Amino acid sequence: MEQQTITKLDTKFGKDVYNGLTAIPKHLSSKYFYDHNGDKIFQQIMAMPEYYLTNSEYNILDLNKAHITELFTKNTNRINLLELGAGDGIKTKILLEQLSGTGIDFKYIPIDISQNALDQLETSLSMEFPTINVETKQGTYIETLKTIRKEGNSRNIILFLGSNIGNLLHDQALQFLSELENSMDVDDMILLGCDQKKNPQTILDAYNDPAGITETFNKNILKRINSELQGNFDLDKFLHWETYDPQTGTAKSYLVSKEAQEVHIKSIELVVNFEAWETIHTEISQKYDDREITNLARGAGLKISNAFADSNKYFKNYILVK
Ligand code: AVJ
Repeated sequence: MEQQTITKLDTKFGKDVYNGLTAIPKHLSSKYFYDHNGDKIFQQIMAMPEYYLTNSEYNILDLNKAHITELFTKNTNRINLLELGAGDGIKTKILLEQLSGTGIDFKYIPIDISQNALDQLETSLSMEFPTINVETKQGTYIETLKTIRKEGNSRNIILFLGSNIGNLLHDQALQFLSELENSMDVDDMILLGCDQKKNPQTILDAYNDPAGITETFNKNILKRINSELQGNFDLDKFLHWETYDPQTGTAKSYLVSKEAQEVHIKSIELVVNFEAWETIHTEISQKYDDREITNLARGAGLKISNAFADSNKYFKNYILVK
């Protein structure tokens, strides 16, 4: 009988790492930044002065919370707030507090791949907003959205904040918005947070902090390969490199091998050879303008009903409808 070796190639992470590191040029997906350690590093990134995204969006939501919740609650007496990738929920809490004040019947449904993130969020919500109806859902965004049944004639509002859409390539973003559109009824809405094109230096600085927090974040993917797939990456032999193309609006993160080296990843039985200065592409963070969001929305069968910006116009939150 033939013997079958079972390797970590049977896991999604193992497969993706195998495919990414045998591809030319090499790449790994930024979705793998976010384990327990990566979540903590991302919290530090959000607190950095250079990482303007979080503060900008916080200010937009805070300044416009009355107007936004008025749009959410217009012509309905019951809403479901479905949040894709809720994180620590600090920005969402502005809207939750405002909605609580309106007395409307609503339910908050945070969706996240990480059960740990959801548990923490649930705990902090039960302390800060004990009366809010919260129902966490663990899973991938689209699959989980499909499982959510509406009760009566309530309105679904999908929150996709923080410029998380920026991690998707144009075609993926289009596909993703189309799938959201597909799950929506006529009266439903999306609140989408999109980082905007701006002085290229401001963008580079946000992804290239002198303290090296972003570098640690980027390298966390190698750390995960080491611990979860028995790899032997020497993190010091890679440098973090950021580029921004002001024409396309695409910021890209790379890990660059400082020397020729061989890395072993035992669980997936892979030996990876690096030339000196060879790259691993790890992340894209797309920056948008109104025209691009209009086109993206239109391609997905949606339109912008409202747009809110901070005073610098660094960031925008769009309300998309059918
Ligand atoms: C959480 C995807 C919005 O791309 O700005 C921050 C992640 N990467 N610093 C972003 C990130 C490097 C962030 N998103």
